[in-house]
Amino acid sequence: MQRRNILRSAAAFGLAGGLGLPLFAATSKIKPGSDSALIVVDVQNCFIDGGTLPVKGGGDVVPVINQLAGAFQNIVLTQDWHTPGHASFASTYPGKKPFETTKLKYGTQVLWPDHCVQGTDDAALDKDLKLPTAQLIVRKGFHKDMDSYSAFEEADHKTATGLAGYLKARGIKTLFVTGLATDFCVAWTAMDGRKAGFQVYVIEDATRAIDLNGSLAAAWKQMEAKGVKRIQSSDIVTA
Ligand code: VGL
Ligand code: ZN
Repeated sequence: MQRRNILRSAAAFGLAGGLGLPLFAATSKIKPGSDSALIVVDVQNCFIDGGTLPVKGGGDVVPVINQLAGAFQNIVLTQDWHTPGHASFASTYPGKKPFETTKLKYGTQVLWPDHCVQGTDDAALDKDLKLPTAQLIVRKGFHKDMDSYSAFEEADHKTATGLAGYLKARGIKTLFVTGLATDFCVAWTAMDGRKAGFQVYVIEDATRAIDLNGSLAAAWKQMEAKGVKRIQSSDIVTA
């Protein structure tokens, strides 16, 4: 369990500006414990400027995540890791363009530019990511006929990646999810984390979004409905 350090000023029990509101200026910080894990989703060249599917401001998450890392005893990374000619690539379907959709066996699939192809420099982790204590890298989306935004299960909602079993076997109970993109792989990972029984926080300023047709607002709504908690990196005790 993370510990919350509650610091209250003497004014905490006063009233704010005659409005009748309690001035409860509590600073409440979270200290991740040995049963917490930092999950770093898809911080890869493909999703950063110069990559094949750049997320606006994607590179900005790197220093935030590097700083957060010091607060965690457990760190897991994910890598989007597609075959050439993958089912999620628009180029696989004659006449289809990136950001259109198609129907596949498991449901509607957004079609993306070719990205994060296995073994390419585009699929490599960002070189400025400094996570020497990270323990596991989960690769996902490697089945040619199926996408996997989530680090827990593929798009058919049946095929497991094994991450839930790994985390449970290691006694992890609480996840702090960061990385790219907020509205796709981060959101699906966070929601499936809840489904697998973990307490889940998303550290908003350690993520950036694609925001396709309102997908960012929709993702936060769905995450919050599933009990995912939205916090900022300043809510974590670092250093
Ligand atoms: C992602 C679109 C396609 C992500 C991966 O990491 O959010 N988005 N593949
Ligand atoms: Zn992908």
